[in-house]
Amino acid sequence: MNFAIPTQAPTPPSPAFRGTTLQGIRTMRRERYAILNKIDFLIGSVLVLLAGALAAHAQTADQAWLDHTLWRGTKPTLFLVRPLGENPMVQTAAQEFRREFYHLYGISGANIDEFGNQIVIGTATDVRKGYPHVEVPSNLAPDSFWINTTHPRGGTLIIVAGGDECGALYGAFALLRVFAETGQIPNETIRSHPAMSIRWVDEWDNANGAIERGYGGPSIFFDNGHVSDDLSQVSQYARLLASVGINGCNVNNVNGAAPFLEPDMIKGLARIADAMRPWGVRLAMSVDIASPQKIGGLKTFDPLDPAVKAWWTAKVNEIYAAIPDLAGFTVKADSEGQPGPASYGRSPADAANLLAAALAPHGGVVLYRAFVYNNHLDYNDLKADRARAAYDIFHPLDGKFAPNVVVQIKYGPIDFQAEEPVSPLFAGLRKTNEAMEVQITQEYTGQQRHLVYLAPLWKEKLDFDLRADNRATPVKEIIEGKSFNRPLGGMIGVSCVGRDWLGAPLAMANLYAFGRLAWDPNLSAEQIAAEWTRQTISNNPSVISTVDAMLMQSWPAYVDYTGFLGTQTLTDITGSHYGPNIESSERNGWGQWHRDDANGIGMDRTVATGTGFIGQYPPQVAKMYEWLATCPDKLLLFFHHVPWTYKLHSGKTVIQHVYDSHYKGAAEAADLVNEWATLKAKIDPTLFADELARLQYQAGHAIVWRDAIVQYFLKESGIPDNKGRAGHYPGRLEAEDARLTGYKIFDVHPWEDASAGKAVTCGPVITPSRDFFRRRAQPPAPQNSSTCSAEWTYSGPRGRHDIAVQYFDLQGGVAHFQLEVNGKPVASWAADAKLPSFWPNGDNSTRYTASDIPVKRGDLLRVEGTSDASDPAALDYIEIEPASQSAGSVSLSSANPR
Ligand code: GCV
Repeated sequence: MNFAIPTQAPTPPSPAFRGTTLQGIRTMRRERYAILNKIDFLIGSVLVLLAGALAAHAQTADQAWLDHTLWRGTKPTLFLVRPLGENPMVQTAAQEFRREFYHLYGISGANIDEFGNQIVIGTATDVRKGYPHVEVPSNLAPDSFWINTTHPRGGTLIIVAGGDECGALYGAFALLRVFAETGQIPNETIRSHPAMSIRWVDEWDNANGAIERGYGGPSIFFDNGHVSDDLSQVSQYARLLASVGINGCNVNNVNGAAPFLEPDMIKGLARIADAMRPWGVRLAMSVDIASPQKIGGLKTFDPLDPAVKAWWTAKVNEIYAAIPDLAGFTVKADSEGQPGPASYGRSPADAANLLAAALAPHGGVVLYRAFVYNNHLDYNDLKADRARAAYDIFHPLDGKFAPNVVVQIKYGPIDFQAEEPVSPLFAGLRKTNEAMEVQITQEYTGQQRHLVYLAPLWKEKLDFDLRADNRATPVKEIIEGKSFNRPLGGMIGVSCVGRDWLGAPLAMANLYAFGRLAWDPNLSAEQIAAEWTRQTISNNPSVISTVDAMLMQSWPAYVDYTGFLGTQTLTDITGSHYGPNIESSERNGWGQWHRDDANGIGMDRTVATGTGFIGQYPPQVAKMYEWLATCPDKLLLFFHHVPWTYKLHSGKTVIQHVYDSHYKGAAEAADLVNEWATLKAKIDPTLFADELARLQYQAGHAIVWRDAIVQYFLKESGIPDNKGRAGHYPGRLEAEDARLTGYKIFDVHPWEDASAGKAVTCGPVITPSRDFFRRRAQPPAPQNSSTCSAEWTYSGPRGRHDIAVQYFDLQGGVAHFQLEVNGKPVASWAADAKLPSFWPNGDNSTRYTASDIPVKRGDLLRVEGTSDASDPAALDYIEIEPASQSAGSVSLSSANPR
């Protein structure tokens, strides 16, 4: 088989990007491979050129960064690709080149042994046998690879040698990455070795096909209580994972895992393992520690009970008979309602070691999650602190875990917050293997509706030096096993991909970045962003720099318009985890408190006067956080309770920082739209339009966040914004002040999620009550459709204006809206986005902007809302601003994420 490598400068990007419907993608994929297989049998042919005929199919490639079409059209160099040996992974590696060759050029050829150019792929052992003159390093470890280019007899010989078969596959992907990024053959020898042995993604898929915290459609693994019949997308996922060196995939939710140990399910899991195996991705699974009782018929699940031990041994043997290379188990126990060893007065080490003993003979590992805490804490107890839990529970157990146990620690002490400090537990375990858990799925960071590139956040944690024993111990070196000389360690990324992968094209940069960082945590976030963009969107330098800048700005922007100074994500923590809901973190047992009142804000976690959490850090770090003078501003309120007027290192008061950072954050979100708009005509038009709508939505939702936080803390503190913005919206006309026909005024809950706390509904008035809060996950009773309107008389200056309509796009129906000026419709749209909640609040408050509309004093502005089923076409306000000159304000903009 042959591979073609471009030898000329790149042409402008192809119009190719990702497919939209899975059905379409599957059909195209089947067609493409049917043709590809046929071509393989064209023995003796030299080249078959199919690019023209297949260009349309290539446009639907769904492999994210593996859609290497950007170099199509460049002049190829032909290579004979020679896999050494029959190992499936080496064959997969060779297949990748063939696929790429076809994908880029629509060209295939065969049996052309006289080619001067060759790519040889195999294990180091096989390469040495076949090419004794090639000096393959003698100490290539498993998973590592060596790529070497020479030019014998005027040709080019590229050797990809793996420390083992997996290494060969990773080497092939690394070589393809160089081609895809540069269009060039690498001139220098490349040698690479993964920093961490455990590089897994975790999926939180349920057997019914739903995914906890998944935002990219239903499960690719399960439906209807079983493993899906069609696992073709699982193979494609494994391919994506392997391309960035991920070697394990835990496929089921850590919550409710017991049914996955039933015999039929094990058979199905074996099919998943088969689908991933050619890519070197090993199956792992979550298990419920109470399984012996829940599905095994025992009266107990006490980890020290011999019958329980025997049950696990037999169950693990049964699993390995079906899945001989199972990577291991993940356990969530004594946490958020999951059963655990505490029921029997046993420790996490007892539970972990029970499973470890059963897995050890098969080479499996236990990833025991340190996410163990009491979610019934007493808010009135000023010493109670959820952040303390992991260290308090696991530190005393250091050294008590079996060698094949790895304690899996979330990066922060709370829960995947957009801003929180690194967990002190990383330095609290010296004789225990550790892995860091991050979240690729954006549960608390905008749920893929917001662009938030997470590599900078993960890097901040990886690079953080915990100074254990007063020496350099950055977290990355701890989880690599280096700092405390541990044999195992790694990174786990909670991915939750669905049939639409992560549900948003740019969110795939996070999956890519996770794999790259687990392989090499010394890579920079910028470097990874550039790699991903070059492979995925365009090789045009101006596009790369724009997209990279946007990615790098996105996390700081999100932090700016959501939480502040370490208060964490001020979202609805008992519900969606999406929109603003400040009170939801307070006065309950969940412990995500920020303790604000009229005088000040923040959790006192000092040793001197607070919960003592700071004392869990090694002394040098503890000292830095303990003192106000040295505590970094960005985490101030995580560690200290201070008055609103406390002056930050920046010189601003805390309250003024709240105002400024939220206005800044919303402006940064608007900038993302403008930056993306500059890419028009430079990138694939489908991607351009899709992402533009997403960014416009995000910019609108950033305003919802900004206003919620600003008006809430303005009221709480009673201290005005010294720039006069908070609570003053000169261009805003509130729905509750309009001339209403049919619409009725109601109080929005939480109040800060609507401008001035009020909105109007075209359905029954929603009265908050105890019952309302209990039933909030359910839709209100559907109503007959009715049409209502709100009308204002415009009194501002004459000119072209953008008119933003802020409405609530609820689940439970598709309401319709129309904006009219003097009775003439200027825009109409459907509220058909998929946003959380059946009730109007910050989860679904959405902005539609009609751009560049001429208006003059005395004009009648009218919004007509038509309710549908349980969606009452609720309306918050309209806002009229001079038409934006920015490229981002393109025509009428619908801003609905699908
Ligand atoms: C799988 C958070 C999420 C839960 C998740 C839990 C965990 O609390 O909201 O959905 O449960 O973390 O990591 O176990």
